[in-house]
Parts: sequence; C-alpha cells; structure tokens
Amino acid sequence: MKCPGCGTQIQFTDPSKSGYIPYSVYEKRLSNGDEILCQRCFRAKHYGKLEPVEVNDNFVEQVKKALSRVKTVLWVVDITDFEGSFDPDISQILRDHDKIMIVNKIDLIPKAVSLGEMRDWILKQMGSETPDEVHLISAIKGFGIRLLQESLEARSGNFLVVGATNVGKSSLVSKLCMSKTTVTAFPGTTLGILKRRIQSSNSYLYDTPGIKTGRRIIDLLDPQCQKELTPTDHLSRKTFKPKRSGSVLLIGGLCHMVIEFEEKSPIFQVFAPSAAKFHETSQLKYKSFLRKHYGKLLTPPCESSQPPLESIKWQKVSFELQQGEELSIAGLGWISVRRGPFVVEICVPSGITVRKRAGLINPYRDKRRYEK
Ligand SMILES: Nc1nc2c(ncn2[C@@H]2O[C@H](COP(=O)(O)OP(=O)(O)OP(=O)(O)O)[C@@H](O)[C@H]2O)c(=O)[nH]1
Ligand SMILES: [Mg+2]
Repeated sequence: MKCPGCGTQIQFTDPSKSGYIPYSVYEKRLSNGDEILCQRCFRAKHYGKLEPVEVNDNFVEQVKKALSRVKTVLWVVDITDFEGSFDPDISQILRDHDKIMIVNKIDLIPKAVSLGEMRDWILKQMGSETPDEVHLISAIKGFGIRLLQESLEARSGNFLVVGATNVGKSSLVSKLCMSKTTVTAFPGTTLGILKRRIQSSNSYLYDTPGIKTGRRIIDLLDPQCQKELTPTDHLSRKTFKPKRSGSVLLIGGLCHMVIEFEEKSPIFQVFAPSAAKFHETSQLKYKSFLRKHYGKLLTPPCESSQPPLESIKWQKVSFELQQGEELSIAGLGWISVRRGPFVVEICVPSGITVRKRAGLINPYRDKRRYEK
C-alpha cells in the first residue's frame, strides 16, 4: 500500500524511514474510513513541516523505469528558474519520449510581460529541444489548465509528469486530477510514483519524485532553507546602480560579483526570492563581510553551517552584459540589465549553472524611464 500523499510504500516498523505510520494510528484511520497518509505527509499537511526521513534516493532510476509505461511525458519546468529546471540530464533521460513542455509558475513573472513574450522567450531558450507542445501555466492560480486539459483529452493514453524538484509537478497533478497529492515548498516532497485519473477522462497522470539536479544553489541548502527560498506568491525585484567600477554585490552568502565598467554607471535589477538578502560593498571589504555575516545577514544559506563557508569550492566566471540581457544563477534568481555595457565577474559554488541569456523582462519598454 502506498501513501497517497508522496507515493512511498507504507510501513509500520521504522520511524526514521519514509512511509512510516504507527500501526495503531493506521488501524484507527482504517476503521474510521479516514485517509491514510504516512506520518511525514500527515505532518507536512497539518503542521507545514517536512520531516527528514531516510529515502531511497535513486529517484532517477524510479523515473526511468516508469518511463516504460508511457509514450508521452509532461516535462515541467519553472519559468522563474528556467536554467535550473530545463536541465540537460533530464532532457537526456526523456530523449526517446514525446514531450509536452509545461512551463509553470508564470504568475510570478511581472504582469508587464505578456504571454506571447514569455512563449517566444521560452522557445528561444529551448534551442534545439523541440517538444510537441509548450504550455505556459500556473498550477496554483489555474492559468492555462483548461487548454492543457483539452490537449491531453485529444491524445489518448497516460502521461508521466517529470521534472526537477519543486517545479510544481504535484501541484499540476492536483489541479488536473483533483487529487490530494502532498504539495509543500520543500523540494523532495514526492517520493514514489503516484497514479491519478485526469478529471472527467479515462487517462491517467503519473506524478513522479523530482530530480535533484545538483546544479542549483537551492540544491546545496537544507530543506528548511530550500523552503524559505521557494517563492510562493511573488519574487523580489531590486534595482542597483553601482557608482564605482569594482563595486561588489553579494546576493546572500553563496553568490557575489564584482561589477566593472568604463563610462556610465550600469543599472540592473535582481529578481530573487525575498528570502535572499543583498549587500553592496567594495572589493576591500567584501571578504570580511562575507565571513562575518554568512548564513546570518547574508541568506541563503539560512545557517552558517549549511554548508560551511570553508567547505565551499568557488568557481569564478566573467560575462560582458549589454542592455536587454540577463544573467541567471540557477536556483537563486537573475539579473536583468537596464543600462550597460558592463562586466560582471561572478563567484558561485563550483558546479552551479550561471548563464547569460536574452532578456525575459524587456528593458526597451522601460528605456525612457531609465535613460533620464
Ligand atoms: N507561485 C506559484 N507557486 C507554485 C506553482 N506551482 C507550484 N508552486 C509552489 O511550488 C512549491 C513546490 O510545489 P510541488 O507541487 O510540491 O512541486 P513538485 O515538483 O511536486 O516537488 P517535488 O515533489 O519535491 O519534486 C510549492 O510551494 C507550491 O505551492 C505555481 O504555479 N505558482
Ligand atoms: Mg511532488
């Protein structure tokens, strides 16, 4: 028997492992006809806490095995972390399947960006990846769900819902199937494969555990901090206009950058979860500031021990940025350039994806406002 919240096997013997429920509680709920959730999902649902349990970590193998059950997958990505969730390893795993690309969390993008602009931008970012369809949705607000439903109805068969952790797979399944799958802001909530019938249809969706890519800042954090870094209703947007070339901007303790320019001082905005804290300083002072405030004033991380500053191996990359371009830091946020050019020398833990891309938030529309 599987837990209907996370899809893991129910067991009565080991509270430290996934799927545990005390036998007495199980019997009581069974006799009352109540829903039988594992202890972890019960507490996530009622107390908003996701307890750490030992899990069978080989989610990639679980997903690969489940792929044999379907012809078509719904590959869910997060528009607020496109580089972090449109992951090359996931693309590789899905290479032999028909793909419907689901671009979720569009409610977090500023309203000034139209659906058409988002779609064009997504298609550009996907490069040679050519899914059968692309749907822009908000699983939470319900945008785009009806069109997706119609499109699934027009195809026959069942669909596997796949993607990186925390992109909103279970939220989507809940919306399409009116199911009670556990949804939390903790990445790694779903632990097994869950089969759910699509509302008023004979087709099924399989919800799957998220794939932890290891290339996102969020992947380096403990679960509580990952939760704090998951934006649910808005992203923070802050404008910077460094006066001196050589200024340093710290975005939390796990990302800092030196900004260099020749003529006009640059203007850029940083989009990130509101739990990410910023600090502007000089090259002379930033190291001592980082040491002193890492995991305290400078979040993420949310604690100075997770991960310890001394344990981090850094990678440094330089980019020249022009007006209209963006620099994304996977699992953290992005910089949108309003006035350039300037050079950013960015430092993040090694293995984290940092990429220059065309702007999603079009700066030309606001040009006059910033040129004054
Ligand atoms: N703003 C916004 N938040 C969303 C949306 N969809 C999901 N979320 C939030 O994102 C977080 C993760 O959602 P889940 O549905 O549990 O994500 P998942 O992909 O199933 O996660 P795992 O099972 O851990 O892989 C939760 O805090 C959701 O509320 C959306 O459309 N908009
Ligand atoms: Mg899930």
